Amino acid sequence: MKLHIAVAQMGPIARSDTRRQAVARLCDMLEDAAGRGAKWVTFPELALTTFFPRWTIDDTQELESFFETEMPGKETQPLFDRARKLGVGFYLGYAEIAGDRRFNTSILVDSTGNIIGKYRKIHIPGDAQSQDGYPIQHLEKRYFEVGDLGFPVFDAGDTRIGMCICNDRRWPETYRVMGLQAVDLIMLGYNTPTGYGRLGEPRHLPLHHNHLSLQASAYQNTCWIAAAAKAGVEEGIHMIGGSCIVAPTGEIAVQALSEDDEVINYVCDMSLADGYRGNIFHFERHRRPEHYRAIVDRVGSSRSPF
Ligand code: CDT
Repeated sequence: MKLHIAVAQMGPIARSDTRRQAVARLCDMLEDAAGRGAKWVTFPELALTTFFPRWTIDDTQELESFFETEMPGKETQPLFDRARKLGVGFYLGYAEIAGDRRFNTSILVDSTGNIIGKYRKIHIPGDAQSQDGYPIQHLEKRYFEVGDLGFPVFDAGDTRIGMCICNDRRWPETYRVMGLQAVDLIMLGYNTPTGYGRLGEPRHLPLHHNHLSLQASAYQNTCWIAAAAKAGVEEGIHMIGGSCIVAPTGEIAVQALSEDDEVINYVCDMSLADGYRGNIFHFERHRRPEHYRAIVDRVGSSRSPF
């Protein structure tokens, strides 16, 4: 089976940009992707606003202006309408308020404009308090609870689709839990800064680690991965691009070249996974869960230096 998919990378979103502006950009890229023949489009994490967890925001009203209380809401409805008109499904990342709980969320919307899946980010990186001496802050722990939906996989026609969000992509457990549900395609969005001083790493490494994680995980779990960045210099902070579609071979099939709004697309041969699933990664034949107990029994290493 062939599945034509697209990834819609976004350039920066300014703090002052409105939902209407962001949604208009998403609609334009949906149109572009559909015009090329794509049936699914992956948008970034927190695709409706600037990446607000870089700031300490104490004012509740201001903070909640970055969150959605309903999906679709008045301002996001045009995206759902456009998807239905074009017959294209999509993944969208956004900040969700559910009662008094806040999550970093993504949804899977089918080509009729119905939400068929929801995921709430589980690996919440960064800090709850601003850290002295670092010009770039990452305060997701201040604003988001750990997701409570696990890593579900959804049936979308003949394709089993899973989701994760940004930092989740660095953790092998994320993919394995979905791999064990026979996931065919994982969609994810990300906002990854360069120059995040607390890691003490050179500026070229975040892009390398992005592709390293995606490529190894697609291969080891015999699935396709569609990964969408919010890229470029947003409110003075540079974020990596490198949006891509990765094959079950571990190869990058197509990659964004810019750090701006850019659609990339690829006709995926879904049978590419079969050889691996039937042999080297035939889970039933080769996995040895009796030797993996520590993965669920322990959170950290027994010799953690921190
Ligand atoms: N959005 C997000 O999860 N970003 C993180 C930044 C890590 S630096 C604390 C990421 O893993 O890309």
